[in-house]
Amino acid sequence: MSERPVYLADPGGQAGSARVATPARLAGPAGSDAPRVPIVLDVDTGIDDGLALLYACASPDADLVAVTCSAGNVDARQVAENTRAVLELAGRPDVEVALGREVPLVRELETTPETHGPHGIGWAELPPATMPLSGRRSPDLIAEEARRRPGEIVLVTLAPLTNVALALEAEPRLPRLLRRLVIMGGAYRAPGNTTPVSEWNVHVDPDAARIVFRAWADAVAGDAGSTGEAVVLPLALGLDVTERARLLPGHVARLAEAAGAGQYPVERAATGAEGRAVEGPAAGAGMPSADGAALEARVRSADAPAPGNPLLRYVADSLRFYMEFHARYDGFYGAFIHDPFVVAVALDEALARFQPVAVDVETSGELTSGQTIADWRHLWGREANALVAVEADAGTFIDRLIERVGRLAASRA
Ligand SMILES: [Ca+2]
Repeated sequence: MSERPVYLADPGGQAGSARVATPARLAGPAGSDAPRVPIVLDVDTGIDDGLALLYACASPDADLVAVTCSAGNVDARQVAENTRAVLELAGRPDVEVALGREVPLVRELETTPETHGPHGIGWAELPPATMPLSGRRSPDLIAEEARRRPGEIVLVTLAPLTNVALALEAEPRLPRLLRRLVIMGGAYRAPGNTTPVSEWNVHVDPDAARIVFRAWADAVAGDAGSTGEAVVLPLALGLDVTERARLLPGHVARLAEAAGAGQYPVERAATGAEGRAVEGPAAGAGMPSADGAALEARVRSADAPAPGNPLLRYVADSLRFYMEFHARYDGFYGAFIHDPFVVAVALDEALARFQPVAVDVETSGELTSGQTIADWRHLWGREANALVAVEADAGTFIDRLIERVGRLAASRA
């Protein structure tokens, strides 16, 4: 096994595993004339899911085929409501949105109102969704779309893996039918964010996560000795890299500027005594040492005027809740935006570097349930069943997010 991380966009970088197949059309940064990538998003909207939906809608290189909803940050019905409301805000009521099983496979459902607000979208308020829910169930939708367009669909999961585990039950050939599975989930060399070893999405439904990783392990094992096309390994982006994507008040101010909306509450409120905006360095390069509690008080002040642009107001109000949360628990006034980062990587794999590794999920450990275990030293002797992200370019992603979502907001003014 190669110890050398692999840039998927670098054909010379794939030494070490014949299984590291890269779909040709994904192998490179997307230009304006790049083909649009058909993606299905699986979400538990969720503040960062909401921003990920906006990123997908704002991306000229994405063809958003459908969105499937999973319980997680909030219950599945609220997820479906939030998802449709955000899509309507983005001007995409045409996107199919499906509900699936509303609880994890085995565990009781756990939600996280303290992280994402009572309705999952922070302090934001959106008009009730009017677009209909799909008549299809999420796992069926995933299986049917994969069968209908073999080798084309990129499935991006930003939620517990419940729907994908059930889609595998409906269609065991899923690992060979998808162009790629891209997972936001796990913590491979990093500590967890829900237990000391478990990341939220895996924590909520570890049994589903185990089924998914094992399905790809089985598919890879089935490839042994085959001269046919290699199974395309899923990209797994865990906290190791997603926590590098920290959105700070200064970034949101830039987004407002990109949207042509001028001043904006987080920027106005989150200023120091000298009136200087609290601007962090490039995302991932550090964090402002600002007094989070004081900032929080200012940001919550009622006299901060809401921006007139509805999409920008949504982004500001939802993120403000997340920033307050991170100020309390993570020591910086800003927000980890895991989910949009993963969508960005799904659209442009050159934004991250990956290492092929065998991954499995602990489901029964007294202290370690929900842990994603990566066999970096190849002690199990198993073939790699995932490409785990080991580096990622959060700065380029944040710039892209500001430019794209800013442009979308301007178009929705
Ligand atoms: Ca999510």
